[in-house]
Amino acid sequence: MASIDEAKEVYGQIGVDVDKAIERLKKVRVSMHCWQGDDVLGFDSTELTGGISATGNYPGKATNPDQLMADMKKALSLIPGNHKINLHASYAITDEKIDRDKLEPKHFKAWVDFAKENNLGLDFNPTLFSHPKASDNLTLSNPDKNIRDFWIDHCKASRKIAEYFGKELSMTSLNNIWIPDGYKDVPADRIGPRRRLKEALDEIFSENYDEKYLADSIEGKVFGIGVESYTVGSHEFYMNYAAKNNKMCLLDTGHYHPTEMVSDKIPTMLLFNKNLALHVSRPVRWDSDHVILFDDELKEIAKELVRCDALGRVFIGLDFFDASINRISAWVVGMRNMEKALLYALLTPHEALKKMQDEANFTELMASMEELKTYPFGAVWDYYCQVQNVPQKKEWYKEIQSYEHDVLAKR
Ligand code: RNT
Ligand code: ZN
Repeated sequence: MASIDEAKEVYGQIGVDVDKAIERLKKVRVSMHCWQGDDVLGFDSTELTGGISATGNYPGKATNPDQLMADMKKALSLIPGNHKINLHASYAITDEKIDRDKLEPKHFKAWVDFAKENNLGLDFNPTLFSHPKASDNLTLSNPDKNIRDFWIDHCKASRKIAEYFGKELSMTSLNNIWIPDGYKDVPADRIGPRRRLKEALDEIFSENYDEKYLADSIEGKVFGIGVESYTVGSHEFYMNYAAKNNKMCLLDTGHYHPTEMVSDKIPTMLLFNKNLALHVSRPVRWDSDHVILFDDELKEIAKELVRCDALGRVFIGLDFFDASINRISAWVVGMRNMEKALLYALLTPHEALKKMQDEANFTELMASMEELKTYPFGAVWDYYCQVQNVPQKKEWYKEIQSYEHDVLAKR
């Protein structure tokens, strides 16, 4: 078994400095999505709508703020690094009966306290689904001006809340807008809804905030369940909108046709944009939002971020919701895999490989890439977990088992 010293030597021989890689990884914050903890229900609704779905009924899901926070703390104790929590507006913590257009920063104070106590950043998302005014999957593009205005107000309120997070935590907060809008069958008008969405976004973004505190992103998609034929907020729509209005695109890895790869889109976006946001997910045949694995595409995404020197300008968020397994384990597996992929990418001798490509030395390029796959990555990963004071290998799973026995089983 390779020790960390042996691993450092082996990587050193190909010009890779393991300690430097670890130092760089420590600075990356990944946004852990609150919604894996309760199957995207939130605290203000009872049913998930919007063309997305969490399948499975594993026992023990969080049903109130205390449970969700406790579960997150458990997960974070098993994940190396300092991170962020990604919240949705539907997770407001308040005794008031308040609709989403009227939400204010104070309704998220408990989350700010939680973040401060646990050295976390916070990101935010307006919730334009699981609500009576979104029951037909028409929000910002709704032909009814009253409904459109309700959602515009909600998005404006969200930006204010994200700005509050940014100020309170001295860390830029991402406010990401995703809407479910679309039609099940062949539409009679495609440009109309998109025009309404464009105008709604103009209105939402008409308020200026300091970009030190608030970053805005917009997330496109190809289809949803029940809205298979037409999506108002398509990728092209948002890419054009973002380019013209100096906003950030958020690429969700499940939101493209199955053979399109987000890893390939990353360098293109980085060439034309200052920042980029990601929802890292795993689509299995469709936008199924499976837990991310340490697979080829995840590695490729991380490699692009590292070789484009983009770790400082990307917002990495996770977006999956599996209700068929222990939800805390889902977080831990996904977050640890994101960290693994980044570490793996940081341990890759990108300059040497690039040179082979530029010199048309494709034979050596393939040989080198394949040999790299069996380098002692595992030893470095274990070492990273050790210095970050989190369990190594599958040790963390024991903690999940006792938590399930002691806490989840009693819910
Ligand atoms: C849906 C989008 C969106 C949601 C979350 C809950 O397809 O990916 O990001 O998953 O906002
Ligand atoms: Zn997403």
